[in-house]
Amino acid sequence: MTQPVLVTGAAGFIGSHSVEWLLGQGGVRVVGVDNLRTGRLENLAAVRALPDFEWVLADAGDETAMRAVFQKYRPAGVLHLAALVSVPESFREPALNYRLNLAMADSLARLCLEFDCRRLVFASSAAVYGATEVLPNRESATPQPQSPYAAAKLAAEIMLLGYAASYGLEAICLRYFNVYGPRQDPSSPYSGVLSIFTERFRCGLPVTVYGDGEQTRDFIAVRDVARANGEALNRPGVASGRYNVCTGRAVSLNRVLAIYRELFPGSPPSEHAAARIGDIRHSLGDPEALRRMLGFTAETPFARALRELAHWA
Ligand code: UD2
Repeated sequence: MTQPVLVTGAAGFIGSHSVEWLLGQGGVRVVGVDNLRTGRLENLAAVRALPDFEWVLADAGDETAMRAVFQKYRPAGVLHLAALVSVPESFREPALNYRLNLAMADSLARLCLEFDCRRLVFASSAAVYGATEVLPNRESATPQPQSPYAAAKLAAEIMLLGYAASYGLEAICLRYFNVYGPRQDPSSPYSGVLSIFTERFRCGLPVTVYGDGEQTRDFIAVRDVARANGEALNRPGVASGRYNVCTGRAVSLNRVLAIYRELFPGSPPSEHAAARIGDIRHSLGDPEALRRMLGFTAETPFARALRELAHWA
């Protein structure tokens, strides 16, 4: 029997897509852990009944519970996606942010060492770059975290890479840029802009554009992110380090709006509001390091993915 891989945050937006990608490879067993704090069991509807999938309802930060999971399943690798995902929540709840975004990664890394699990792939964020002026963001840039969230993600990267250097753990820290796609929760004003816009256009409601709409983002489709995660977990010979997960292409909000207006003709005009405090004008990643290491390039054409998202039920 092959050793399974463990996915934390399996019922989340990125987690559920990653589980599907892994199971789609065939011959891979996946143990999915989630405490359903922000994840949703419905996200796993397509995989719950598959024989290669094991569902575990647990808090991935509960070391005792997770030791039992490691003991039982002896995972060959861990994809650690469980996290506090909201930047505003990290400002309101810094202690919780510390626990979920830093202490949990540390605890899982130590369990990997204890149970001879060689590789840990960690969900980091482009937020670690903060207000850097130089674009595109390269992994070698000095990080300037601007939130408790970004600080904890960066600290977790450092812990994991320290364990890599000290004990030979393979720690692969993936810095996601703006991820979008089906199952992203649009319910908060701080949800991903594409999830909010999709929902509002579908309901015939006006969207709000903060600022002049000329801000740009490096939007990457969740199915590409799932593939990057899976390859990072499975490929032999991936070096420990930090890697951007991005497309290398900048798309403005005005361009996004033009695509939506074609998809939903007759929608009400956008409303405009002042730019958000702390909003970054342009965010763009350099995808080169991950391309060199994994042969990974984002493949999903943006306009087509938005069209699919618009029709996703
Ligand atoms: C992303 C992350 C955030 C943090 C940050 C670091 C998401 C959802 N957020 O924020 O967690 O890592 O990067 O830089 O991935 N906007 C509108 N109307 C709306 C909603 C948003 O105009 O209804 C604008 C917003 O002001 C911003 C852009 O759209 O200029 C993208 O907003 P976002 O919240 O999707 O993502 P971002 O890059 O600000």
